[in-house]
Amino acid sequence: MVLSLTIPGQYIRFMEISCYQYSEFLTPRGHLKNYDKKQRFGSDEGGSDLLSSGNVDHPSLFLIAAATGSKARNKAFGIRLPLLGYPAISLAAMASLTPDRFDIRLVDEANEPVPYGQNCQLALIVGLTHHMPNVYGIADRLRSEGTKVILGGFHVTALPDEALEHADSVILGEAEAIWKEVLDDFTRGNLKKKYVGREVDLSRLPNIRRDLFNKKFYYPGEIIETTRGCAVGCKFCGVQNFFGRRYRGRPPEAIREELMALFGPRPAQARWKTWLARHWHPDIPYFIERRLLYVMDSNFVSDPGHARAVLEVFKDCDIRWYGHASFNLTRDESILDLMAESGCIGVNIGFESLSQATIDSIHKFPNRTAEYADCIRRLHERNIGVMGTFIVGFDEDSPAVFDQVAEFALENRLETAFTLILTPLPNTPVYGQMNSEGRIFSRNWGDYDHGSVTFFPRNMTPGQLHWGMRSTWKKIYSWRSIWHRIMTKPRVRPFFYLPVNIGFHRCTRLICSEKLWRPPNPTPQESFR
Ligand code: B12
Ligand code: SF4
Repeated sequence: MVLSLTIPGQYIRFMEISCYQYSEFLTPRGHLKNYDKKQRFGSDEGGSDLLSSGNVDHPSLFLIAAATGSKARNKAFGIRLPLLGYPAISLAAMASLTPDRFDIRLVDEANEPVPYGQNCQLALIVGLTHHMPNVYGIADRLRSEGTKVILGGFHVTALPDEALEHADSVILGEAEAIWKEVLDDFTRGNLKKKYVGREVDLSRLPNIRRDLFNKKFYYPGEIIETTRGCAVGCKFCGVQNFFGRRYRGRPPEAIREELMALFGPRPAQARWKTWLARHWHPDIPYFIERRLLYVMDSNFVSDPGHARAVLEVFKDCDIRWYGHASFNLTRDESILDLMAESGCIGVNIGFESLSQATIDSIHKFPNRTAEYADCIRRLHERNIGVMGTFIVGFDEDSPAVFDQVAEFALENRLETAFTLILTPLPNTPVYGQMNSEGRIFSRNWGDYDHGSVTFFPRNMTPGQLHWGMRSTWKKIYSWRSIWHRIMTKPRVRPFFYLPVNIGFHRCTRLICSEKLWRPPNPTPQESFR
């Protein structure tokens, strides 16, 4: 089944990106306005003191998406499953804003080694919090080779001074808006320590440089970003502090243009495809043709008006797609109908907890636990799979929570369920609270992967939390559970969710491995303020 999804289908035309067609780019608060190519990227002349080695006319620029540094750990949460390996959209966006004279190489460390010793002149590295020890190692090594290193992303924005110990510069916040200035400064040999990116006006973003992705590493579809920002502000999440509380959407027409250019009109159906569609599943030809899209937004339905317009675009493009949405979407029957008509095959919903008291305490106001089962039913009735995310380790959670989550996933036949350990990520209210209460016992950022316990939970020991989270994975991805949730009637797209679940069954073994995740055994003295 997995193979059938990766058969090279119809050749997808990648867009040649012309970022210069965009003359205005920032929000009214921004500062780059109406510039032509030369103004925008700075003169190619001028002192290039930094470019003393390597090709001065075509300085080499590495855009590196770092991983954990452990192949097995990179695989553990499904990041390298055939259907779940995604490229870093942000680096491809930065590439599209980089002038042609730079010789760009995009490196995805989860799939390929960082090419050291290549005389690289400038490297941008991005990573999540749990990648940071590895990010710093890569940065140190590249700097020892004479490369100028710039770091950015969520963690660096939260702790820029820590990052600066390993970098020439850091970019805080959204990097696109400040990129021109950074490159100009680099060319002049005058990089500043800190750059502050501002909220980008998404209507002005160029299409990303998809041509830089090594297709063989990733799932066989396309990715897109349609919105940024989040109005909810859950206490464990850093999205609002990073992208802002104002919800920003890309204009639907820009999305249409991009998708139409990517997918083109649907080809005439050969008889064998019609046969497969009739006898197997109507979606199969879409997979063979790779007309599959992952919408990477945190929540594509924050603004129902914008969501509707985007769904109309998806419908017109005749594709299959999935993405993340908040729970309140399921209260609106007309949006649900439109989602089904637009080719939605699944939606990832952050249920987070089955306790309304916890939901209230973390400020996830759209969620109503009493409505969860109904919400899942409504999606299933429309043949839309539900990928639920849960967090364990909240202050109200007792050891009973693990079985409750597993039973909920089974009873409601969630197509996938992700149970993650609460993690006090820097720059989140949960971090502030745990820190002031002296409950954090690990500040090894490598542990901040949602699979490790880093703090003293209120109603259980760190060891109980560690093993309890793993027990939910074992129950949810046991063969029996997979059979019940995916293969018994009424089924929701089993040809898609069966291979995904088999992948997660394999991930569960990694997640439970004591070699990869040592169970925590902190003493109370290990906590500190
Ligand atoms: C889609 C998504 C996923 C996808 C895959 C994403 C991918 N390509 O790998 C999946 C579902 C697989 C996933 C998994 C995980 N995810 Co995730 N995911 C997201 C989500 C919703 C969108 C990511 C995205 O592409 N955003 C859009 C781009 C444009 O944003 P960006 O990458 O941050 O880029 C901007 C800035 O960071 C900056 N920037 C970016 N790159 C660079 C580079 C340089 C050099 C500079 C200077 C600046 C800069 O400018 C960019 C543009 O403005 C975010 C939430 C969010 N809204 O961002 C969470 C998020 C990134 N995920 C998060 C987490 C924790 C995880 C997991 C660890 C969860 C788990 N245990 O399973 C895993 C780990 C994945 C991994 N790679 O190891 C956290 C990270 C928190 C943190 N501080 O590290 C986030 C922020 C969600 C949250 N609740 O806080 N994720
Ligand atoms: S709704 Fe999602 S993106 Fe928004 S704050 Fe909560 S977890 Fe983060």
